[in-house]
Formats: sequence, structure tokens, C-alpha cells
Amino acid sequence: MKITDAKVFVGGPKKNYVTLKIYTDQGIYGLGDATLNNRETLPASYLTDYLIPNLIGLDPRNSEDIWQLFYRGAYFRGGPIAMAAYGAIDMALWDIKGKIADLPLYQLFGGKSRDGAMVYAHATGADLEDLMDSVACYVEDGYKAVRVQCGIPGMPTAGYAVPETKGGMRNYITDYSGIRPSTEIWDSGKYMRYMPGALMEIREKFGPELKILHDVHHRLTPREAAEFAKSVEPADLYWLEDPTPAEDQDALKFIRRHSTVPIAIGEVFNTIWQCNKLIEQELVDFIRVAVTYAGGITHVKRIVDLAALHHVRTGFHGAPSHSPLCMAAQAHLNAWAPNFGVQEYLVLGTPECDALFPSEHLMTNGMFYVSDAPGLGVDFDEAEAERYSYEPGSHPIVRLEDGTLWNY
Ligand code: GCO
Ligand code: MG
Repeated sequence: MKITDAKVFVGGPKKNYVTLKIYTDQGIYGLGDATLNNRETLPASYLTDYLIPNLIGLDPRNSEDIWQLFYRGAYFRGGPIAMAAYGAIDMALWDIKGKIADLPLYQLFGGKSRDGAMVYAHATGADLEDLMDSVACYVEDGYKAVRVQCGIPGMPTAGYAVPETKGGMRNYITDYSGIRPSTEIWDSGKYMRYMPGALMEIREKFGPELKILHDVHHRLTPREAAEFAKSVEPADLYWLEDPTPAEDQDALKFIRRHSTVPIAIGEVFNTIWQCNKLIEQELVDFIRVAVTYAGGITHVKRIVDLAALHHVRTGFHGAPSHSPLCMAAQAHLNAWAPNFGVQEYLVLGTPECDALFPSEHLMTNGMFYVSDAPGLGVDFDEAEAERYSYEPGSHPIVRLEDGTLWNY
């Protein structure tokens, strides 16, 4: 069996999905996701300029060797752009493998450990009252886990993931007004004084069963994060995410010494080498890599297996950052992983998105049920894809009130 061709498509409904399609001489094709928010053209050109010409003629069943060929063979290893490109190839090769075997991917991993995988939704509000309304809607829809973010009184601009006005919506992942980022102003002091009380009010209103998650989005220093983690303990969070910037891994030791709040990290990690210390030293409770930019199923499965040895559960990244192809790859891992925790999930299910990526995967009552179709179980409609093209966009940047650049 040989790879005969591969194509990359960039675009989608209100989102620049980077979709790879690998064709074989047996008529079977595989699909993969290389979407890297606001840098989408870069994995796309790495694929077209370098990786695809080197894929032609290879046997697609040798997904491990192909992974090693690109990762080791690059000499300059890793990084989000390259890993997203390898991630897409690897997903597509697993998709082909599943189609050859006529089995859904979770069967190739070891079968199902559960029927449905718990997902968490993103509740958000311009203020706490607005956030409570948003949480209530998700609870009514059957979600068992909700991430909560709200505006902080006195903060000069809306905070991370927070709309400007009550009941408003904000695309905080990509601002499509252009390539130059807008600026948010941040004040850690105001946040630290307000948020622990707000989380406690949410806990009191929704009772002990709701799983409440909160994302600090890398904005505190290690000392601040330790103080914050300690002060949110009464709210009994399911997790506190990215309390500090991910590069400084010793910060997690400091936080651990001061608090037992469960910590989730890893959405910006690309390799097992960025996770192994945190996992082996049991400094985190959930690992948040995404199958797309952590190098695909082959590499992420290694991370999941390592995590299982250390009581670390999965909480794969899944904001609208990824296409339904990545979500499907993660859904198959979620169905299998003995150490599954929760899956981040934002409603991708617009009619336009479903038309572009048809599938039988089912999200209902806050649970994701993986389909039994062979491979990833998601298709890609090329005629639909012609409706879309690349739209330049950017994440906001963050500055402190005196102008100092901070972490988005
Ligand atoms: C999350 C994330 C994302 C990121 C986004 C950046 O927990 O879902 O923090 O929303 O902000 O992926 O592109
Ligand atoms: Mg996050």
C-alpha cells in the first residue's frame, strides 16, 4: 500500500481549520487536523513544502516509522508548527489504519473503558451575575462540568474569555479584524482579590455536585499562583488551569507545597519531553495536550500512558482551537484511556461545521459518545470547503496598566 498524494485545505466557518487529506493507491484516504490558532498558514506550508513531497510513495500503515522520520529526521525537533503538521499526518495515517481494519480507532487502542466521555463547557460573563446565567444554561442542558470565567470589577478591559457586555459573545481565540492584535489590560491584584469569592458564590449557588473549572491562562507569578490556589480551596474546584506560564515548571512545585487544588496544564505543550517532569514528579493532576499540536495520536498516546502511571488524568484541549477531526481523535482516546478525566468541548456543531465535517459522533447531556464508524469517523466535504478561505486574525495581547507586556 502506498501514499499517492496529499492535499491541505485552510478555511472553515468562522475558523481557519487546516485539514490534511492523504490519498492511497487503494482508494482509502485519511484525514487529519493541523490547525494552529492564528498561525494557520505555517503548518499548512510546512506540510505542502516539505512533508507531503516526502510522504509520497511511503506505506501509510507504517505510522510509527513515518512519525519518527519527520520528528527525528528534522534534526531541529518539535515546536507547535512542526508538531501540528506531524499531528495531522499521524491522525490521517491512523484514520487509514482504522479504515483498513474496518474498526473505529478506539478498538485499535484497546476498546472502550466507558460509554460516554464527560465534557466541560465554557461559561462566561461580563460580570458574576452574567456568568451565573451562563452556568445555569449549561447545567440545564445536562453538563456536569463547566469552566467559569467572568469580568473583574475595576479591570480596565474585559478579562480572558470574557465578553465586553452582559449576555454578549466574544471570540477571544481569534479576532478576525486583522493580523494586528488588540490589547487587553490586566491587573493580577484585582483578579486575586475578586475571583476566589466569586468561585465560592458559584459553588454555593450550584451545590456540591457540579464540577467547576477555572482557567488562569498563565497570568500569575508562582508566588501569586500559590496564594490564589490556596484561597480557592473552599470552592472545591475540579481543576485550576495554567496558573503560571508553562515554561517555568518549578513553579508547579511551589504551588503544590501550598495547596491541594487540582492543577491542569499542557495546552501549549508539544512533546512528552515538556510533560514528563511534571507527570513523574506528580506536580499536576490533569494533562491538557491536544492531539493536533502534540504530534498526533502516536505521540499523545505515549503521554497518556506515562500519565496513567502517576495518577494524572487526561483533560485534552478542545476549545474551538481544533477541528472536529482532532476532537474525533481525542474522542477515541477518551473512550479508551484508563486515566480519562474530562474533555474540553465547545459547541462545534453549527450546521456549517457539520456540513464540512460530517460524522455520527454524538454530544448530548454533557457527554460525548464516539461513533462506531471505521477510523476517526469524520469525513470532509471538499465541495463545502470551497466556500471558505483563509481569514487573517489574531489573539489579543495583554499588558499591565503601566504598559508592561504580560501573558495572554
Ligand atoms: C482553553 C484555552 C484556549 C486558548 C486558545 C488559544 O483552555 O480552552 O486556554 O481557549 O485560549 O486555545 O488559542
Ligand atoms: Mg486554557
